[in-house]
Amino acid sequence: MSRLVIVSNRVADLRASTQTGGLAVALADALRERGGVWFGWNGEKEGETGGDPTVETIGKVKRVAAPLSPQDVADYYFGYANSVLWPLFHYRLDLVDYRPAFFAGYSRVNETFARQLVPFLKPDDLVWSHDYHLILLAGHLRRLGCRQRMGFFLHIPFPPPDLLHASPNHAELVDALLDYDVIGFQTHTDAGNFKLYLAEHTPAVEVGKNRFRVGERTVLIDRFPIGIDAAGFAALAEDADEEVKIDLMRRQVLGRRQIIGVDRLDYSKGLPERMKAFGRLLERHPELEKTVTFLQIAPPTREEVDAYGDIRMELEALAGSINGRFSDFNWTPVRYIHRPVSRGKLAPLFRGSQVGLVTPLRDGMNLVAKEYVAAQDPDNPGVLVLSKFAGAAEEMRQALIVNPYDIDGMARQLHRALTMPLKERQRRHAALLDHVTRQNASAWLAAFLAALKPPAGQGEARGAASKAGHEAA
Ligand code: ADQ
Repeated sequence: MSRLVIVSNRVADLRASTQTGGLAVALADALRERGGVWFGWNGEKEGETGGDPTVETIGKVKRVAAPLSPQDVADYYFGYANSVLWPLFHYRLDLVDYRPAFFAGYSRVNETFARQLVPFLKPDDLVWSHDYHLILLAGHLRRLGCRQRMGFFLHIPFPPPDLLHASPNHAELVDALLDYDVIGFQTHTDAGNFKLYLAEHTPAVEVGKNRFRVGERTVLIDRFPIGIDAAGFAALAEDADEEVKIDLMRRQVLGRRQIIGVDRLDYSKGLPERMKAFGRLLERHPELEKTVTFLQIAPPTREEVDAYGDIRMELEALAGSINGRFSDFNWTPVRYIHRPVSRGKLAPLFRGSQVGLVTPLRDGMNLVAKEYVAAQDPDNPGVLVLSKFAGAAEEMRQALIVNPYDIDGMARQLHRALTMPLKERQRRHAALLDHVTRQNASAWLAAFLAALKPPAGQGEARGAASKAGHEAA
């Protein structure tokens, strides 16, 4: 079995437990089984040109992490990745801050990562890069002579060709993606958008199901919907600590139900729209007074990017105005927490909430939707209200699907969720749970690795011909 080399912007803690999240754990498990390397940025700023990676060896796995220079962090991470690609790929052209220095920095860091990674590669390795930070990596590795099989998985959406065209670098980005052997997306829509771009703007031809001929090579383009460790998360949900138990008991005594939202504080997550929908619900249904609360947990991220400060202020103002309008001395309708909460707490909080409100304006998949379902008590489950623009909506059809731009529509579905009969809740939840359990993190990983392994008969030869790729460390 070939070794696995994972490259991602940040490197996960390989000694992680379920506390870290199903995805990192699933990837770490695969590394432990096959042996290999996890390479990425260590999150530190250092020197004028970055610095050498440090290596930590844990069994058959090497964790290799390098610092970046302050300029690289500004241009590559906050710049091109999070001020250009993130808004562009989430269909937010209005928020794109394009500057030539950003793309130069992005390319520079992808090249540096490639150079730093080469000494750790063996000829037969499978290289798997993750996400929008690393689109150019395969191209740089190829130019350094690497011939290994290389795959790329995009965790976020891929926009339609017309939107992508708004980026001055669209052709470079797509050409660079085609240096990979496998390009994985979350949904049919994302893979479809990419294929549409290929058809409209490149000479690539489809030569078989999801297979495209690009010059002399064949590239596989498919969707690999990501999943969670559903069983692990369900176990966490049943194990509430004292604080969460007391909070739940208080609500039970008071006959109060809870709507929960959990997201990074990001403009793609539709947080103001969601807050407005809750306000509209209270306005339309005065009988709900003191019977329902909305808990929104939204820890800060990427605060150095202006658009993130704006969303924070907007959300705080909205929460304040709803509370100002509806609160009573013994009822605060909105509880807004702007801090991270451990998974050990989140899971039982999901279980103790009668509605999971997941309403991004655009999202690659959205794991919170899956975690909410996994955390429920199957005998008395809550209801998932899910945006049709989350990748998860492509499969989780038994959720109450909403349009996050339609505030009235969301308020109506919230009311429907709060009044849904037990039998219907159970029926919807059983179907969703079945899906989340089958399409879990391990299934996603297995599907991607099956696509990435060399086609029959091509095994060792390709790697052996490699100019680079000999382990030095
Ligand atoms: P994210 O945009 O981060 O991920 P999501 O898929 O919801 O979005 O994953 C967030 C994870 O962080 C979940 O596991 C959640 O429990 C956790 N989390 C969120 N808020 C938290 C909080 N306050 N405290 C603690 N944990 C919190 C990107 C893409 C998604 C895609 C994933 C995986 O944007 O579309 O689903 O990658 O591919």
